[in-house]
Amino acid sequence: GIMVAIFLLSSLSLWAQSSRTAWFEEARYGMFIHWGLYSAAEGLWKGEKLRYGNNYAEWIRYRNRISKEEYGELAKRFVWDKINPEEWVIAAKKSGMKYIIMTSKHHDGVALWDTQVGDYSLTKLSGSNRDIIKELADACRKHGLKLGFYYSHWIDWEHPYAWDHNQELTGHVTDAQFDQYWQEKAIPQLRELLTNYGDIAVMWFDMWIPYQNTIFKKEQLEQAASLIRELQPNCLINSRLGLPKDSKFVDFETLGDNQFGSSYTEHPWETPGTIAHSWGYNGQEHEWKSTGQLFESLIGNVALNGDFTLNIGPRADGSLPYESISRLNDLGAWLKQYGEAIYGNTGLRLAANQHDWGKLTRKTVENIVYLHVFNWPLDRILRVTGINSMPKKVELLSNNQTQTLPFEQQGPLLHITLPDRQADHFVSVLRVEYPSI
Ligand code: FUL
Repeated sequence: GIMVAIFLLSSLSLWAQSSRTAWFEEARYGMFIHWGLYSAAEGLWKGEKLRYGNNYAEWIRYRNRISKEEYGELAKRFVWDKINPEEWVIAAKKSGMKYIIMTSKHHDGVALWDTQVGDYSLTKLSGSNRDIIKELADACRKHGLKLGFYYSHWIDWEHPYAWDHNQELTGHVTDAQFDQYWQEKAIPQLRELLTNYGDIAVMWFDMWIPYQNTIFKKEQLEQAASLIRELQPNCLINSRLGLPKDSKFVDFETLGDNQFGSSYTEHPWETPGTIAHSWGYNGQEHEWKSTGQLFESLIGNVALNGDFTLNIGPRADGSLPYESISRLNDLGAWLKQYGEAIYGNTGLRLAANQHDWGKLTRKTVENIVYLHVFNWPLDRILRVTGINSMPKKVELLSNNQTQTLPFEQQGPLLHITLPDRQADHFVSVLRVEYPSI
């Protein structure tokens, strides 16, 4: 009786803790979109490239010391009769993504929605009357994707009292002035975002150092978090809010830009990774990541119990560069076939990262381990180490029909005999069924 009670209690509390994040841990793959006035600059300002070669295109206002007024002029370059956020949603869905995180306000301080807080919004600057955030929210609902908002709460180059690394655009800011920014811009804007666009799945903040090393006071961050809990109780909050990872206000951990996991981690986490070098569109972009690299990022994270949030930067006419579309589609075609090895999967704590041919993921409830083979071994023997259980069945998943493969098991060593040809030219997938793991 006592044992049962303890079991029930502990599973109840676990459930209470994880119910909000359950969808996020099931989803594993989402889209990040960086789109704003900087997209219209395309990484060039008056013929001049970003001042520092390795810097992000969405930082152009800062890098090139552009005045607020001149920067606002970029809004005139948006091609409204072409812009259609539904196309981004369709691209995400086709790629197998389950959620979208949209830059509602990036560091430049421009609101992409029709904010009533000040007049520095894409709607007012462009005079278009369009509320892109509303259109995106509608399209996400229509196609069944979750929607989250990136909101730059710390850095805002528009407001004279917000944070600005080196005080190059705003100047020195006192605590009281910063609080003025917080109370008159950030908090009311968050309220709008959480009130006017239906269910919001994630609020994605962007401060990459703990708040103690910043101008923020703990109370200010808790004020934002409480507002989210009050207006959208199911909305997740990422760790870049700045509060400690174990705070009750932090639902999942966001690693550094393009930073991947290194060990199996129990709590929900993600890597924000961009498809090229910049996050916002850069006409000079030449550092596109290979599709193979993106597969490794996605599968590698799932193998360590994490998500992969892949960023794209549409142009100011809303279109997506071919380089992005082709990569998204490659991932989508693969996921259509092998999605069972990604969605709702976790990893194995034992040796998830130690096989030179690829990665392991698993579906705990079904006692299934998936072997993701990046490098088809020359001797056709796939060596799996660390699982001390005899498989019931090993199958190679392929286009038309799955193929049962012979195997031998000795202690924790499993040897699988592979056919001559790999089943998939990106990543082949084997399904190993155990009586229990
Ligand atoms: C960074 C920002 O400074 C980049 O512009 C981008 O938004 C990335 C996701 O986070 O820290």
